[in-house]
Amino acid sequence: MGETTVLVTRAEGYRTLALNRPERLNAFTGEMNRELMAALQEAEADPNCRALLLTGTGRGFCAGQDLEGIFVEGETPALGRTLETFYNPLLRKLRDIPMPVICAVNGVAAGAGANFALACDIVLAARSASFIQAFVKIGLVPDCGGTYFLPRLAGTQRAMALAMTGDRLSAADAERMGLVWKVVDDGQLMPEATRLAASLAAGPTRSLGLIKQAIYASSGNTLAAQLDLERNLQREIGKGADYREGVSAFLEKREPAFKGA
Ligand code: T3D
Repeated sequence: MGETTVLVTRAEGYRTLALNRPERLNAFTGEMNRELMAALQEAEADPNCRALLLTGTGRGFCAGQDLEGIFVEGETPALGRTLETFYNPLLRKLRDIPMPVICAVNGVAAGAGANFALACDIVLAARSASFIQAFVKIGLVPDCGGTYFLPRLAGTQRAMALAMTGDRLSAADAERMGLVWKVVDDGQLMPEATRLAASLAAGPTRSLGLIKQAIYASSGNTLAAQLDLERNLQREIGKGADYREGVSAFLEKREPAFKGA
């Protein structure tokens, strides 16, 4: 049996999911899509897993859809079905999973790979990493949420230019445009990303899940609707043990020991 296309490493409170086809810059296959979905579902079902870290093995993060052998003689490509069956459920899961998902972009992120990175909650990038909306280069339109994330993160003008040119964006420029949280030296990427994952995993997990829900809901909400949402979320989270623990720890001048409850 061949090596798995997604390597899952368990640490205290979090899991690292590493896309693992380094000889193809971790280009997505159906198998990789299925393994990534299974890894996300298993993480979500494990109460001890309170954060996720997504990265790639080798010199690339992910080169998007594997383009080898995608055309079958006599058949019309059914890309709508591919998106509906594989990519869109994965994107929804990344956004809806009620725990922080950090992305450590270790190298080139192209096509679907770039947009998977943008779908994550906090994105760190190695200084040598880059982002390419490669779709136009092969006569497609951006998918995997690219036309949703780019204008929201970087503005319409930059989104349009990135999507229409397919130009390579350096990690430094991606940081400047607000596509990533932080660029770090290559050797510091995984130490920094695992520190962040461990720290978030020790946080008030339900709060973090609801923060994610509220921030992502905001771009489609009016202020009035968002204030209502915040009221509803605060009403629920205020009943939880971590709120009591957070306030007690503050008053007792000690570090809180959150249970994620
Ligand atoms: O089709 C559908 O189902 C719809 C969904 C579409 C979603 C998408 O993601 S569409 C976009 C697909 N991705 C691309 O168009 C990117 C293609 N790759 C590149 O443009 C370049 O590889 C990069 C700019 C990403 C990196 O360039 P470079 O020079 O650093 O590396 P390289 O030499 O091109 O790649 C290294 C190897 O990986 C190479 O194989 P080889 O020659 O050593 O045997 C290359 O062919 C392979 N590789 C890279 N990307 C892909 C790939 N093989 C298959 N599919 C790829 N996407």
